[in-house]
Amino acid sequence: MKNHLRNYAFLFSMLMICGLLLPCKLHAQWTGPKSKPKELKEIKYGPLTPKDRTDEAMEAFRNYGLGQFIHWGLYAIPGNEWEGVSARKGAAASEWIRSWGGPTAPENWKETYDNLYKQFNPKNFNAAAWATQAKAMGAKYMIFTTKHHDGFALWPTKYSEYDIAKTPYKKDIVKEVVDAYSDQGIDVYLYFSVLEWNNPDYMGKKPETDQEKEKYDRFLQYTRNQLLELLEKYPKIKGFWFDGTWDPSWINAYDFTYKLEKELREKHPGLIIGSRFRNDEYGKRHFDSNGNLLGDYEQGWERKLPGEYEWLNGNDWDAVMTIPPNGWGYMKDWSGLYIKTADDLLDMLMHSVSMDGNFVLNFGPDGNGNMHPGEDKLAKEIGEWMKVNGEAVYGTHHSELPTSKLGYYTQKDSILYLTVFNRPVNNTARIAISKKATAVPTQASLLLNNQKLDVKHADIGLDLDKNTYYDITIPADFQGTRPFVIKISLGAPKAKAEKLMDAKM
Ligand code: JFZ
Repeated sequence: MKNHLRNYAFLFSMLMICGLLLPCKLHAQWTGPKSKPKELKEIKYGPLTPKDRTDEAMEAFRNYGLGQFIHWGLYAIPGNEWEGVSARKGAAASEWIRSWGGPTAPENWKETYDNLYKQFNPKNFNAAAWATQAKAMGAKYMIFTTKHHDGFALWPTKYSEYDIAKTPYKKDIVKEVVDAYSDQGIDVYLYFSVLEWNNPDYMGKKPETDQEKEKYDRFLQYTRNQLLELLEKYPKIKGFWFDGTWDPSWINAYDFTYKLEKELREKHPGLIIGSRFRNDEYGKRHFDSNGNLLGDYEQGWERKLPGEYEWLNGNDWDAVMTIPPNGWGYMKDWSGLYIKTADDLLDMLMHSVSMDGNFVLNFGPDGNGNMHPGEDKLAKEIGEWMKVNGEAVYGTHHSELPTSKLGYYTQKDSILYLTVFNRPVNNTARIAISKKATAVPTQASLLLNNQKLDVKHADIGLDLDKNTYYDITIPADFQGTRPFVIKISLGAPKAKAEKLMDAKM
């Protein structure tokens, strides 16, 4: 068992290193620019759903814009430290504190951790308050950890002893969360880690001996039972967010996972599952060996964003993001870490939406059920911005206009939104648009006060330029402290100015 833990920790650090040192082979297969394979393979265990699902649930996913992730579990109690000693150098992330090793790790740490459930009693937990906050922030969906890598279930499960029912709190936390958020009109997705650190039936390696196969089969059945149980208990959920699916044992179980995905979808029509759930028979995860997305949306954008729209190949996607550099579970001590600002996060949000993705911000409540004060502050700041500018986010999509250095474009029919992050010193927002465009900027206003802005065609007469320009004047007396949105109507261009004669060369 000990060895396995070291293996996970090692794998995780390798994955983390890969994240820093792109391009890396492990990553190249599921994030970043993708190339189609030269030869197509015969694949039996490919996608179960079409790339362009048009059902209501999937359309809703495409319009969320902003989501909330919550990592909550026993790791919330230590909050990335124990008896004043920080786990920062000894564990990969705060929710990974159980794998704390090296010179700073407390004695018998795993045993201590595995007994934390005896004191899990979040006296301030109020799911309705969380949901109210998420709604005020502008989140349209949320993802909640039902069970992280430690294996502890936040719902009363029939299939394990290591669950919320054994804690002094006793009540079903997953139910409280699902109900409270659904009541506020926020769609709920359940995070589920397949990998478990202290389940004796779990193994990371591919089972070889009969005994190992029997053991791992038991684990697979247990996983299936828990997933069916979640669907049965919480029929309001919209999807699953899978994790801990990278071990060779799971990769080898492609026949089982294929059938399981089918079964889950049959039990719950409209269910949305990301690309992190399973792989094809060649071990290809996220995308099958022919480059086709496995699942309904690309789930590899974790603490990273696509550099170019083309990288996405038209697949649906979302990006999940931490507020500190890394660490999803509660972290008491934020000192010495770069904490993303509201402007940083709004930039990532608009970056995502401008490329047809959703942006999901993570929160890690403490052991009493309180959000970190820094999270409360950011939720409020983002919410205030969304209240004014949400129109540029919800239901908008990627715009075909050439990208702007001033910020990000989003579009809804003939309305174009430019969220300005880099205000030009001359207060002229110059919009480049193809000379062939049939719809060009005709009117503009500031979203925050509906003030009308002057729009004029600037024919700067640059030869060989495929674009022409429209200049929007930002009022000099308008001084924002946040990024702001210019709302632009697109309409038929006025008759073309006479073409000036080129000199004969
Ligand atoms: C996983 C978890 O290990 C982590 O604790 C958190 O829940 C996060 C949302 O998901 O983290 C990962 C998973 C995969 C990679 C990196 C971090 N990866 O493949 O690079």
